[in-house]
Amino acid sequence: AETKAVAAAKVDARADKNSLKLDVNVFKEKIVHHLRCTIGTSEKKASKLAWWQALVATANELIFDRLTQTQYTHATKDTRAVHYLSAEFLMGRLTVNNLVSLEVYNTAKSALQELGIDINELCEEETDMALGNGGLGRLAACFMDSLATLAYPSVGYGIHYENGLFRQEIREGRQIERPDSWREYGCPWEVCRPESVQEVPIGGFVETQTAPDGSIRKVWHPEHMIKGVPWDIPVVGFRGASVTILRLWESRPTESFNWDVFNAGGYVDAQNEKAAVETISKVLYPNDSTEAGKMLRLTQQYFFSSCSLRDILRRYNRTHFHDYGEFAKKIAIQLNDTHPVIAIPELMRLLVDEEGISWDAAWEIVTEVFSYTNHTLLPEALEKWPVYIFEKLLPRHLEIIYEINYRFLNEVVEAKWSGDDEKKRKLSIIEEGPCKMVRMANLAVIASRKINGVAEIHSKLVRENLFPEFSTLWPDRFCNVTNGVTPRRWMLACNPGLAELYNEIAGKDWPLHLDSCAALRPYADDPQIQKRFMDIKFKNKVALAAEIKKLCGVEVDPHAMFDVQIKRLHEYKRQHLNLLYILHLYRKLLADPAMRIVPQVFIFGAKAAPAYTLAKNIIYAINVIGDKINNDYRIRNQLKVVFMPNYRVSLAEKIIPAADISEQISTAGYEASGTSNMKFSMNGALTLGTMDGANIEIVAEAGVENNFIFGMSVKDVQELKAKGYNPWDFYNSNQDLRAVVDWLDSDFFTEDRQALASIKHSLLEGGDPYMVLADFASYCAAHKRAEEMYADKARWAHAAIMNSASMGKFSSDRSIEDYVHNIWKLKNYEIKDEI
Ligand code: F55
Repeated sequence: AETKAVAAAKVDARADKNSLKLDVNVFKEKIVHHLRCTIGTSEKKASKLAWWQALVATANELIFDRLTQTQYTHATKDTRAVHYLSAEFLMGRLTVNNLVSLEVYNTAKSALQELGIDINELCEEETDMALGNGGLGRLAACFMDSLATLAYPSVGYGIHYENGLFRQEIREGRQIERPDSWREYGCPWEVCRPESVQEVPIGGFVETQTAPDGSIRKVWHPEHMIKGVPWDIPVVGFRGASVTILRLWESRPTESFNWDVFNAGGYVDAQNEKAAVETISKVLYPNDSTEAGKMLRLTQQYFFSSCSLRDILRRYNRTHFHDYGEFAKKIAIQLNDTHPVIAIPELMRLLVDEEGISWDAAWEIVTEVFSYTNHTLLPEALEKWPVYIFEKLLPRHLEIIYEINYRFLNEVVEAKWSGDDEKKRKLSIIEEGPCKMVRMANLAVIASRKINGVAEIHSKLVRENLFPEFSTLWPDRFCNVTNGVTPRRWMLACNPGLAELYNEIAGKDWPLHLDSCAALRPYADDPQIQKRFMDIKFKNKVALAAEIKKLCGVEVDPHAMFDVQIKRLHEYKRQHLNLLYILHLYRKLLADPAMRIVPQVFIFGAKAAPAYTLAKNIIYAINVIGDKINNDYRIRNQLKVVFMPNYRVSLAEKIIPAADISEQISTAGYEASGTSNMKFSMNGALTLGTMDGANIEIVAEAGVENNFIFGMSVKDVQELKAKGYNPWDFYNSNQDLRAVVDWLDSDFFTEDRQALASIKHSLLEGGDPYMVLADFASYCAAHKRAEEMYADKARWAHAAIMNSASMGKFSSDRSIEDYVHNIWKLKNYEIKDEI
């Protein structure tokens, strides 16, 4: 029972919270209070960073209160929850989003203004949480936002990397990687939770014990224990619907770590071993497609998967006391790609070896609980681990994988394709060969209740090309969930001008019901709305032009068409196709100096995996070619090319609202979905793209006539491949193409001729694996259509509005509802403001 004093204190606290939300003076007092009492400085000498920290501390008062209410509701109702396991969460900055979601952004802005401080400047103090490579990591972040907004019981689990994706510097046109220390001076959003520390065993050997009755028991004698320390990042749902948790695990040596070595006088050796354990969560692997196959990476995957499962079991057993009868009713686990798939044998091991459950009962639980999302068809990205690495790190897991595989091949495959060894060889979790490998995707499919791709076409290819036999075996397991992005970050917070327009036309709830933005469509030809819409775009372009000047030192005209390609650098994404077109334009301008074209600014942003030489050469080529073009007086500023360094979430938030053209030009069949394509359309850019990934669904919503589709379809690509693709055919038969490809192998742009020539080489002798040359002519034609439309201001405004107003489907709220209804089967709960 609550004492009177406690009840009164609660009432006071509630009044306090409410005034903090609404009253500028109260907010001001709070910030100053935190500046003094939390940060330990004063208004007179506080740095911008200190002011930002005080602002976050103020927001946290509201956030933790809401978090407590959310957790109370979920605990008292014993809710079913989803656990989203992902090696990456690309959260970016949190300040603006959290203030907007708490509905205190304007209060905070005014309060700071009265203190003589610009809120935008403070928000620039925050370092991005760059704990991901690209689309996969950002998708996980958007999903957390939607889960909190829709108030579904959920936890995100990942790794607390000390260093996120490298910071990119450009020196003399080349990419240099620098460490990213996002929490060098502490991250005020995160909370350490010592009460939930886990210990994870690793290494060693397995002993087979035979009991007197002849039964055998496997006992794992691990070599080391690793401590997992959880750091919680609260994720605030829109208008405080709920606050969920992103829990990130940091590795530390255990207390008992090498006590013996230490006591024996091996102080230095003990420090070395300590460093080795801390290495596990030190750095994010910067590869977004090829699998590194490194021991440390498997260790990372196992470490966070095991910590997360132990955390899930601990919470479950708090109310279920080791009775696993309800486990699959209460728990859903989503595997974000194969990175956490080691969780499958780990849960088997925890249930069978540690909880004493029979194999069959454990397998039933496991196959009810897990689902797997595939994000790529690229063969080099499908994770395979050498068996010898498993033997070393996870000997007991290897045995369990063998057992799963044995039963699958001899019961399931044998029943369907009796005696067909070829089928068994193909479907086996173990790949035979000189170096035996564990195929993580096969393990994922065999153990999962549902397997999904991330766009319609991708899911079809997952079924038909990647797992044809599995989908014959279990057709009902395969499904599609088209990706989405959160409109709170990617419209409301990053494009306030556009948000205001939608507030007026669609009402203030459009960030929760993005379909309602369709209310703008009837105005697509209204001259006043067109002007309003394009004025917003122009203002955003002016702001981006200033940023370009600051970061690249290049002056660009905001009236020019802003043509943007921002994404990881990869051959399949074909930044070099874009570059060939730029060379083509430049060449035409040089040939006819009197020629007038639609002024264009080509804007790139991309990080290359540090060991991906060709990708780095393409970055170099963009920079040196851009430099030449930008300084060539003969073309009279009609063409500019800029490479914006250190592309990341916070930079995307500045670029996307200012884009006219969104380049989505992957070879058809290679981009699983794409998600920036959605963000661009929402913000009124027109897609110049192939019929690949989510582009297909985007133009179906916005109208093909309002976008510029070009190139081979998936079917065309397959047919050309089957008949035998020869890039020389295109090179020899297209004069313009030949000229620009040859231009790369010249001294025109740089002394480092080899770097540029390597691009030509890959397109000819290299066989042009992504069929750049085959799509070149069609790409040029699409650009021409875009330039023509841009000259017709009314036609362009119509298309821009139709794009922005038609993106309802691509809210990540819709994606989450699809997961909920088809896979997770969750209920959501209203979080009352009561505890
Ligand atoms: C990261 C690490 C490894 Cl080992 C492999 C891949 C990645 C990675 O970042 N992949 C990635 O971002 N994939 C992208 O996922 C998006 C979300 O589903 C898709 O939209 C996009 O098409 C896909 O390339």
